[in-house]
Amino acid sequence: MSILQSQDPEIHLATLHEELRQIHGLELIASENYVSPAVLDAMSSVFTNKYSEGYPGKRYYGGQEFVDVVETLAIERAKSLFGAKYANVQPLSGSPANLAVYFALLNPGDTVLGLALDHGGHLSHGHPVNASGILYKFTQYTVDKTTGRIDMNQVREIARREKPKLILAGFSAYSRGLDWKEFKSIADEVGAYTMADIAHIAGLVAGKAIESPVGIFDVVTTTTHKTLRGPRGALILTNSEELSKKFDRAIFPGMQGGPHIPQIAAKAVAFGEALRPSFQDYAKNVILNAQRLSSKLQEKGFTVISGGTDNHLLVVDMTSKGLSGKESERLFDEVGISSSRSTIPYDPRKPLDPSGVRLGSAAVTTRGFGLEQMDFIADILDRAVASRSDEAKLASLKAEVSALATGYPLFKMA
Ligand code: DSN
Repeated sequence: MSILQSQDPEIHLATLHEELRQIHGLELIASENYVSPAVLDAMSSVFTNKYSEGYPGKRYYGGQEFVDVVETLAIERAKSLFGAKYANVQPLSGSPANLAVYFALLNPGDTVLGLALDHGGHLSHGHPVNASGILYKFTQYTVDKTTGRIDMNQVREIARREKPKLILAGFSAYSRGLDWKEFKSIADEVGAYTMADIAHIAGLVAGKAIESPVGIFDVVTTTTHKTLRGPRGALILTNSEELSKKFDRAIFPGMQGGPHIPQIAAKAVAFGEALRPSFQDYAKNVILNAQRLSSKLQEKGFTVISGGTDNHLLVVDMTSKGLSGKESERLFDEVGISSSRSTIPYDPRKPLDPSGVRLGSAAVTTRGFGLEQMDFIADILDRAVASRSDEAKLASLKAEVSALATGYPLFKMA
């Protein structure tokens, strides 16, 4: 019996149930992944007892000799993984990292150009209910109605008209590549900073399967827990010494207090894993798996936004099968497959019950899934839709999912 089990059976039981849910089900939420046992281990250390405001060598508390080792390793590994000159590994998550960049570069009311949330952007990219949209004047570009892709002519036209101080490229639900150099040339034309939020694709960039904006853009933010397969958290990268000082000050003392050292230790472990050559195979396979799922679903009559994917995710218009996004998310949950409802571009439905679901391949690829298993997933999703009012059939599909899933550990060491 573990210490947690004997001391707090309620929390232990919930944790155990979650572990079983993950083992028996399949994770297709595009922003999720399974971390390695070493990353998990690093997160549960005595570093949680420690306050460490400041940065390595410049702290406001004593007793930092081992904290500094950890944070320095995390910084050095992040820099070498992404080929960046400066890295701040303290952001608690993606939204605070983005806000810190705005705080560092902008004054309240300044204009920013970013991708609209319902076209694949993110809340922290200027949605009116988010601090980003309340404090700054966001103006948004969209995807083209016919192609489902970002139209760089539109980006240039809006940038010329609105003269933003910052141009933001990045997304939560966009399955196509971004032309970093074209964004940069537009920003140069209007005198704007460039910021890439690569939260979703960071692992694919680190694994060299997608071109990196580092060295092209002024600043790159990312979470560490999506395709990058680390603990929950974020980082900020830049090649500019001047900007790096601004970002450091924006994180501390600007926005955050004591950094979460166990998370930083776990980030260092995850960056170490991503530096191994095998991570490049992982990144490649994530994309191949997403592309396979996308083409198999289209063969079965599902409409995939933009007709496919260049990364780890796809957005499926479920109205092509007579279901809303919320109904689909619930249906897939019933067969043990987690997904997330998603708006589609120009969605006639409301965000709480939009038309689409977003699916991703990062987590199942970590389990060791290949093309054959992606075909199985497409087949199960299709059969779930066809059997949506038949409880017995759905229960038998759930058993099929569990039989396959339990054959694969949550994390397969490459
Ligand atoms: N919630 C994350 C996602 O699902 O994309 C982004 O913050």
